Parts: sequence; structure tokens; C-alpha cells
Amino acid sequence: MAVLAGRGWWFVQEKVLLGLPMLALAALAATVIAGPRLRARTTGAGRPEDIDVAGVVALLTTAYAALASFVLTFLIGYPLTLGTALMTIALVLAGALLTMRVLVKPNANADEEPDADPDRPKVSRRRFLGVAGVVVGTAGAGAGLSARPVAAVTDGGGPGPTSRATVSVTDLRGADTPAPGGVRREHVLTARKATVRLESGRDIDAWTFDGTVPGPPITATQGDLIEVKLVNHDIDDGVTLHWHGYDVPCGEDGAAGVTQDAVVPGAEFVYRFRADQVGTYWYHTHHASHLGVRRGLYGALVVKPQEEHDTGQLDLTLPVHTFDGTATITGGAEHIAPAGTTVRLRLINTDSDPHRFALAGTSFRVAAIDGRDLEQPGEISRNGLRLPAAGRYDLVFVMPSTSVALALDDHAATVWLRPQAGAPDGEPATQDITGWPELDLLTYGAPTPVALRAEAADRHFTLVLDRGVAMVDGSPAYAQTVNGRGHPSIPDQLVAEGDIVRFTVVNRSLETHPWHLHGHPVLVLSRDGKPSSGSPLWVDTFDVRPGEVWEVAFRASNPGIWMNHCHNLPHQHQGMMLQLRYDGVTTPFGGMHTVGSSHDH
Ligand SMILES: [Cu+2]
Repeated sequence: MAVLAGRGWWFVQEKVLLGLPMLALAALAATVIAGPRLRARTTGAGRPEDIDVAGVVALLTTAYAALASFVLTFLIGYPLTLGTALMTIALVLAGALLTMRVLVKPNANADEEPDADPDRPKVSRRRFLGVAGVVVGTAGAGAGLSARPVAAVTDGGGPGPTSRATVSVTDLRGADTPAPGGVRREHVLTARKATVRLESGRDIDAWTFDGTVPGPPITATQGDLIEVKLVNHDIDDGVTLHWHGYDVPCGEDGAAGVTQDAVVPGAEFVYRFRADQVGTYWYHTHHASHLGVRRGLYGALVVKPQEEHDTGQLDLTLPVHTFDGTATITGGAEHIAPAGTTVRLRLINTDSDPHRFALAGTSFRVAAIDGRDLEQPGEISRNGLRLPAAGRYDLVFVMPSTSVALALDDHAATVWLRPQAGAPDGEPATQDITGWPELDLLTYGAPTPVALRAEAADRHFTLVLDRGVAMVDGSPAYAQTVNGRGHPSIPDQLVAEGDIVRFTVVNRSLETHPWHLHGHPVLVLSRDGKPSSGSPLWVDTFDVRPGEVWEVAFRASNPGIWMNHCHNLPHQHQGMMLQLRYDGVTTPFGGMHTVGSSHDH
């Protein structure tokens, strides 16, 4: 507990306030009741007297209390409320009562003739009913406190909601013309079920855009207009398109139930936005996404800068996805790049778990993370790269005269780059990549000033991620929780346009949570209290590993109602999702992000 406390109060609150006191009580009772008798036995100082029924009940009750203090951490977690504490105590007392009931026989005459039959212990009905009353009263008070409604909105220390004129998310739409010099890039994506042959030769039943997995790549040059008509052919759950990491206007965000209704079979929806940001992104359905994305409803979105015409560089987009338990990089297993060619590998993790990459046979730079260029990224080699769920890395290197291999999850090379056809395998055949240290992005590249004064934040929200019993979509569940609650009972975070907003994200659970805020990149300030010391790190998804505490900040510059959630999509489905809401923005779509069917049919 001392070690955990060193990482922050969030990790020990329920243990300090309730678990430890109950454990101490148990220890005290055990010592007082059993101690003297055990001592008498071991020292041989006469025959120890037996423990009477009251002693047995007391000892067992201490055991229940000790057990409860342990279970508390796993079932309830953070935060401990007075209601939860009272219900826990009531449960322990109920255990005592039940034990009493089993061991002794309630007898109205026990008070009058207490020693009538010493072999058959009795307890006064009055005392029994008295304890029962305490149990019911405590449980009732706890349940009553727990049932109190919580505020629907939390303001992070800034001003509360105002009654100023509102704007609907339906009015927050993208431009409908390209920037001067740009072109209109029109696509129609049809969501349909299809049998898809993977590059491995295996056939899978997939949910696809246009019958392919990944869906058709969407590419553009900065300043173009991207216009995508989404048509749903036969995905019964409904689909949307979410532009992951791309800061589109809120009405284009594809959050079903918040920015639009899910597109049902036979319906369509047109997304339109300017390609203002360059970099590597991806799109995926944001309705029933824990099923849809896994089954194939995703694709790459790459925007290149205007000045970059065909420079002869090899530019490969390599999404990784897991089908039937096997992680695969799509985009081709073999490529030819003559020595001296500049190669850019755009790695996209479309899974719900992190992947580890290693590039063998060359030194390289991590030029961009989540689509945003790093400042002076240094040449590195023999480093593992951990790519969070939904994250992207752009790796850049100059092709050597020998083969280069991209390895996934420390397995043998998954993608080969060869200087010419038939060139032999290079380094990976002989090197053990599993031992390569993981690159720490918080110390990579050069620090430069950023135009975001995070220390002057207008609002500060803390998100404690945990597992626990909570309501999720109207039913009790062993949920993935944020501050002890599950979607949609987690209060909305209120911000106003122009605010500087800070998040403290704490992971109390035993799983990694790739945290993702829609519509805004966040600047990483620190991890576990250690400030980011490399290039400014603007990301849209960051892996908060068990026990970690991350501080990030962003400017609220994109009005709307934005999902703020764990991008491990099953976690999201199990409750780990909330909304960041700009003051004055409304939605006609119900305002509760729909998660779609929970069946895997
Ligand atoms: Cu998670």
C-alpha cells in the first residue's frame, strides 16, 4: 500500500479509508479472542478454555471483514463513497447475523434461563433482532446514498453551463469547397458483408467497405475537399464513419447518437471536410465499433503536403489488424526500393491492443506520431516501437544496399523491403529483435516551445480508470469504469471555446487503456510525474498502462460534443466512454452515444 500510495491517492483511497480499518479490526478481534487461548495452549499453562459461541461469531465476522476489505478493491475500486462503505459494512454484519443464526437458536426465554442447557446455546431474540435492525438500517442508508443522482455535468473548475445561444451539432459541418488549388475527392463507401481472402490466403467472413478489408484508402493533398458518401448495404447494426485523429467539424465526426444517427441498411450519409492536416490517419465505424472495426469496417486516410510531388520516395501505408487471432500487416509483404530511396512506412494500429514493431537492417527516424511531425527526431536503430491501439507512426529511412525487414510483435519479418528483386534476407535472420529496448517517445526528439500554456489551464479533469461493479447502458455490469461509473452515467465534461483544458488520466486497473479524445490532439505533459522532455508530443491516442498517471492538455478550439473514451473497443463497450461537451452546443440525436448490439452474431 505504501508503494501504491507513492503513485497517488487514487490508488489507495478505498484501502486506507475502509479496507485497512476493517482489516485492523479483524486483527484486533482475533488477537483478543483467540490470542490468550492459543498462548495458554503453547505455554502449557493449564487447559485452555474453549471459545464460546459469541467468540466464534466474532472471529468469523473478523474473517468476513478481512475478506470484504480485499474484495472491495476489485468490486468497487475508486472512488469509495459513503454509500458503498455503509453497504460493505452492512454486508459484513449480515454475515455475522447469518453465522449467529446458524450456530445458535433464537429463544425468547434465553434471558430468563440462560444456563438451562449449556450444550445448546441460545441467544435472545431481542438481541438478534437488534443486530438485524442495524444491518437493514446500514444497508438502507448505503443504498439510499448510492442511489442519489449525480450531476450530469462536471465543469473541471471552470464556469458552469450558461444559457447562451446554442448551436446544434448539425450546424457544425465541414466546408463544401476545396481550398484554392485543391480538388474535390469524392468517394462512395458501401458497407457490406463479404467473404474476404486475406493475403495469407485465408478466407474470412468480414464486414467491409466496398467488399475489401481494409476499406479503400482515402488519400488527398492538403487543401483538397474530401467528400465521402457512406451507404449501408446490409450491416444490420448500422454504421458510421469516424475520422480517427482528424479534427473534422463535429457534425462530420460519425459518433452515432451524438453527431448523427447510425446509418441503417438502405440509408446513407455524406461526410465532407477540408483536408487541412497532413499525415497518417484512419477511418472506422463508430457504431457497434467493438464488433464492426474488428470485423473489417476501417481503412486508411492519408493526407500529403502540397509541396510534395512525386519525389521518387517509396510511401507505404501499412495497417495492422487481427483476424481470427492472427495479427497481420496488410499492404504487401514484399517491396522493392533501390538503395538510396527515401522510404516512409505509415504504421496504423487498427486493433484494440498495442503492437510492437521492430525495423531491422537500417537505422531510421520516427518522423511523425498520430499524423503530426516530431521536432528533430534522431536516428535510431535496434529499438522496439510500441504502437498503441488506434495510433500511427511514420518511420522514415534511406534504403541501404541490403534488405530491410519490418517485424510485428517480435515475430519474424512481416514486411520485406529489398534493394532489388531476389536480394537476400538481411539482419533479422540472425538478430534477436525481442531484446531490443522500447523507444520512450517522451524523451525522443528535441523540445521546442509550444503555444499552449498548460500551467494556466482553465479546467482540469481527472479520469480514474478502473474495473468495478457499475451500471452500463441501464444494466449492472462488471464494468470498465471512469471515476467509478460506466457509460452513459459518467458526467459530461463541460468546456468553453478557447479554454485550455488539462486531463489527469490515472489507470488503477490491470489492463492498458489507450485513451482517445475526439476532435482534438492532446499535448503530453508528463507520465508518472516525469515531464515530457523530447519533441512536443501531440497525440490523439495515448496508452495508459496499469499504474500509470498521465497529464495531457489541449486547447478547446473545435466546438461540439465529442466522445472521450478508451480505444480498446471492448472496454469502450463495457462502459469506458464519456463526452466532452462545449457550452452551448446541443444535439438532436438523443445525446447518448449508441453502442449498438452487444451480440456477436
Ligand atoms: Cu481500456
